[in-house]
Amino acid sequence: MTRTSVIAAHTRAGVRTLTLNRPDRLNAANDELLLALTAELRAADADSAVRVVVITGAGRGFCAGQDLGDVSGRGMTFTEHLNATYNPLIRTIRGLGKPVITAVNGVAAGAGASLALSGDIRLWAQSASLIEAFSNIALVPDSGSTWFLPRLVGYHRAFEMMALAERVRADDALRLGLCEQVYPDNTFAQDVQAYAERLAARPAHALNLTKQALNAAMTGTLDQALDEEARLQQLAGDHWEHEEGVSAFKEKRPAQFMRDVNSPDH
Ligand code: T3D
Repeated sequence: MTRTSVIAAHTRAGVRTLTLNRPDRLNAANDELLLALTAELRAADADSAVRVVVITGAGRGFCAGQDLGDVSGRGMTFTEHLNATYNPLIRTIRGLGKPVITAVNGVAAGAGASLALSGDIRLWAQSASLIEAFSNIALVPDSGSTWFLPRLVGYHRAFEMMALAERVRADDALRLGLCEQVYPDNTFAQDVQAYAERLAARPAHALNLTKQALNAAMTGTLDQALDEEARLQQLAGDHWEHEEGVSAFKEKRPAQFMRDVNSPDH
């Protein structure tokens, strides 16, 4: 376990869990937290023992967005601040070569809502909720909310959520496609770890390429997607994971995609 003052981190069974650790502020984000989280994510990306990253929150909140006690006198414009903190964080998550699970244990508000939406997989506790809280303080949704939300719920519902800043609870979030699973509060951490380990057993190289393909397709044309699929499929097909998957199928056994990271063909 490593611990800065604002992020607690541990690795178990290939799953790196990064816990936002300002529970008395519902894990509201100050600069230290944003920069530390981004650095932890980059380190996890470079660590071949890590196959899946989980971002979650300590205490009863996931992340209450920008720490509103930390905005005055910071010597930066809003634009400079977003470009220095939130935007590199969201880009790092979306560009990470490994699946990122946002494990939303409690309220996610403002940029915390954007963070909750930014994962490749979004798992929620039953008592979790999401608030596009920006308009409560007369700000514009940022940290990717304007990109993620309309793609999930359409323009009109996204606008309504942003304009009224009403709380979306877990059952509605599941129905709206804001999360993939909802788990009971009292087993949430174990359920997240079990899900993450299931993901960690999948072919890591193929999932990395899949993430790249989907990210490119989200902003491209069908023609571009077909070209990108053809390019990435060659990289997947040339990799040992593909050989292992096909051999396992023929031999009627489960594929073994988790190899010793020190093996020469890893
Ligand atoms: O570059 C830039 O700065 C622009 C970027 C902007 C990005 C943004 O995220 S803007 C949006 C900022 N976030 C918010 O406006 C949300 C503010 N918080 C709330 O609306 C509510 O706290 C919640 C709906 C999230 C939760 O409500 P509730 O009733 O469950 O909890 P609470 O009592 O309001 O909060 C508990 C404590 O956390 C409380 O402290 P206290 O009174 O016990 O000492 C509260 O002040 C603190 N807290 C909650 N959110 C924040 C916060 N402290 C600082 N900043 C916060 N964002």
